[in-house]
Amino acid sequence: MQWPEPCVFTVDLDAGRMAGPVHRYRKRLCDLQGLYADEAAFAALLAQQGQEVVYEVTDHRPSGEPGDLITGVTRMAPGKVGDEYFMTRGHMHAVADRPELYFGLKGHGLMVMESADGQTRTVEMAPQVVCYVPPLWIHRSVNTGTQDLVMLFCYPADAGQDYGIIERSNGLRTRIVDDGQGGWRIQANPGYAGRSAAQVLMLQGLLRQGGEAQP
Ligand code: S6P
Ligand code: ZN
Repeated sequence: MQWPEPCVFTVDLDAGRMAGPVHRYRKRLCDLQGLYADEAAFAALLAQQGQEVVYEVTDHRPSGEPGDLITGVTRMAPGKVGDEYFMTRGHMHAVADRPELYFGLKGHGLMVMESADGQTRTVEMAPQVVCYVPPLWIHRSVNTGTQDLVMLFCYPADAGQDYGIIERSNGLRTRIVDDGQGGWRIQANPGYAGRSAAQVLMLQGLLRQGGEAQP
């Protein structure tokens, strides 16, 4: 394996992006159908502001090799759909035992995490706060502030993302909503279906596809 050369990159804090020749994608409101609980509020906002960028990711991907690292920046606009704050889709890494590190650069928000067996953790993110997302934890960023939330992230290059894990459980166990006083509160998701014991073991790598436990 010919490993890449060392490199440096800078973060444009105002723009909330990594500068230079980076990979970039944006998620607009119209790309986020089905994410928010209040479907009527989503449809109304979609009609007015469907092209609004909810979040944008810029990252540096030296290679996809195990042992390499992807580093990037997520910028999320402030906003709500109904009373639910803007958030990312959320995922577990497709190679489930890959962790991730987040570092707050600007704004205020939350990292909502959920383990395969449905435990939840909610961590407040702000400038200079570091959040370690362990292997096997679903993670989703939420902007609870009034300005852009900008965070640096770094994770193993072979991790990939599994978005279906949240769809299959009808969302995460918790949602983050406005508490009516300018703050936030955690609300239970009544449609949450969770994951079976067999699915949890499978994610943990302890069960093969056919249901047979590994020696
Ligand atoms: C990737 C890492 C981030 C997110 C980004 C958008 O593992 O966690 O780059 O991809 O914050 O979130 P999502 O859930 O839409 O991929
Ligand atoms: Zn991730």
